[in-house]
Amino acid sequence: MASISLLFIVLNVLSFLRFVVGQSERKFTLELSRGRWAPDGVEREMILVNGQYPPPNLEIWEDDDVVVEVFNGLEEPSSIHFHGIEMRNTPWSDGAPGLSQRPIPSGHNFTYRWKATQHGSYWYHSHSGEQVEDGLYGALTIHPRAGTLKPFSLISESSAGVEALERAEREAQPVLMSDHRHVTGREVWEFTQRASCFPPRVMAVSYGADGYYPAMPANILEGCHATDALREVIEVQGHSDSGGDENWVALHFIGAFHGISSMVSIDEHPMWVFAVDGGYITPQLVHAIPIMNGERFSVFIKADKAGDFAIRIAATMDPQILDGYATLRVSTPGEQSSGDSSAPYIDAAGHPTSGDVVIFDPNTSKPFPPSPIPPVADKTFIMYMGNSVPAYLWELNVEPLLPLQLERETPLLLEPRPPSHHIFETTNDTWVDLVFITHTSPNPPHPIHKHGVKMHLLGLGYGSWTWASVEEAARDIPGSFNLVDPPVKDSFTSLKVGINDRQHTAWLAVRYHVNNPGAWLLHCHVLEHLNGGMQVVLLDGVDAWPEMPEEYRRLAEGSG
Ligand SMILES: *[C@@H]1O[C@H](CO)[C@@H](O)[C@H](O)[C@H]1NC(C)=O
Ligand SMILES: *[C@@H]1O[C@H](CO)[C@@H](O)[C@H](O)[C@H]1NC(C)=O
Ligand SMILES: *[C@@H]1O[C@H](CO)[C@@H](O)[C@H](O)[C@H]1NC(C)=O
Ligand SMILES: [Cu+2]
Repeated sequence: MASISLLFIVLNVLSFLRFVVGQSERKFTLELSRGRWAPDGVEREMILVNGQYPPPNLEIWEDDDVVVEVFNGLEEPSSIHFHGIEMRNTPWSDGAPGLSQRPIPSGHNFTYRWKATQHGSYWYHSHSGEQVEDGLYGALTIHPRAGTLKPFSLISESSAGVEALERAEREAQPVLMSDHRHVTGREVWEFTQRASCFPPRVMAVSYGADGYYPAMPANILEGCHATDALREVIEVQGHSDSGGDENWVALHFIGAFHGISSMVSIDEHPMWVFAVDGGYITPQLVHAIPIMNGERFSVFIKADKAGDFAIRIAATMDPQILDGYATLRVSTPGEQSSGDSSAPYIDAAGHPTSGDVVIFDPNTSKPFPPSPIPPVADKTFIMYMGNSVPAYLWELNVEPLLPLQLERETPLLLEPRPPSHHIFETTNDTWVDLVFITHTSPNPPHPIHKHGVKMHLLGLGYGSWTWASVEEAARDIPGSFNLVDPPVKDSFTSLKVGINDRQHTAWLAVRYHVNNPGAWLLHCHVLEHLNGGMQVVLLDGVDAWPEMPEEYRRLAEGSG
């Protein structure tokens, strides 16, 4: 551990020097290729970055100028999106084909340049085809600049405790969680289109439907057996110097899932959730966290006893019971890890093992410091979302917008097109409400992710949305809204609607401030839904777009 402490001291000196000099450039190179890899002991074709899986963690300091050079050694086009990063004044580096750039052709490179104007836990991933499913995603951590206001004194009252929390945050380890199948993303997409939907038995369990479309290939949904996974071990050191009571460790859980939603917990270790999607919150002490596609949860745990403890990830959606494990290994000087089996808070389906288990409540997470919103928005867009026909197609508004359709065209940032079902325009420094109405059933929950800026969750509920604005709705059903201190995140999830539920419709309302001009994607983060067309475009602050630098303009025009 001595060498790690030393490393952090060196890095702190560097950040001090940077402060003196004014700024620092942090450069990464990502070389994409395909190769054979066996993350769970079963070899398959995957995408490798710099010859490895998982791709490297990008570690960045707030205020850094970040340069990411991507070499596309794949046989198909690619792109890299930095999930949750604002891309303030550099919307051309957002990595969204058809909006911010053309896809990077096979054999070509693209250099993303952006400034780290935020801090916290983020990630990066391909925004092309099924590449996320093939392994093209990695962790991205931005360390906060000195003097940042943090909620740590709400966790520990002593100054030694707060110092220990600060140290734990500096040394936080990203925990990248993904769902991994033994077939490639391309194969999955091909049989999804052929099969139309899940087999009747699965639909019966999930939605109470009896009888549905033809079945998928038998080996996809049935007859599965556990792989003898190579268990990841996350080793942490208990610091016995502070008397055992302030031995804090921080982890950044990253929901890099392409398909599943999850419940995550660590045996015998309550977690203080101190940040969601990179932003601090008023800490919540919980035993398990529901984590959707694309979400990040930063937690502190107390490493106060030596041993091996299971980190459990249970899939909380259809159609199979899937679960995964890693090991948290806590060692303290002089004490050996016992290696004993630990006591779980959740079962294989993600359900609590007792009535005392506290689950993180996403409805009530409060940004720290508070992030007030105006009582009324300047503009409201209402979007009708759901499943389409055939069943592999999805719409975020009225009809599907396929990524393949979008990325064929000139990037919208270079050549905006007029408003439509799929293109929404806003002016800078206005507040916008988005209301998502789930109007087909059944519907799984959809984690709706916005590029550019984060959103505030005003409310969600079952039943019909019959109002023209949140203001009107809040007059009728005030209890359904939080206009005072709503959660702030870069994605929010709609409610699941089942066929036999009395309510066949549901709604979700969010508000955001247009203060980051650019062309931003808004989409469901379930990969099959996105690729089935579940996305729209927000041309935010079209009146105030920054001028695209020559280098990016040439590429966007297709003349680079
Ligand atoms: C693009 O990639 C090639 C091949 O690795 C490299 O030689 C070239 O310098 C790169 N071009 C730029 C502009 O970075
Ligand atoms: C969040 O609010 C919605 C709507 O009231 C509700 O259906 C859901 O169960 C709530 N979630 C939690 C974890 O309480
Ligand atoms: C856009 O609005 C934000 C928020 O009010 C403001 O800070 C920014 O300067 C505006 N941008 C331009 C280019 O006017
Ligand atoms: Cu979805």
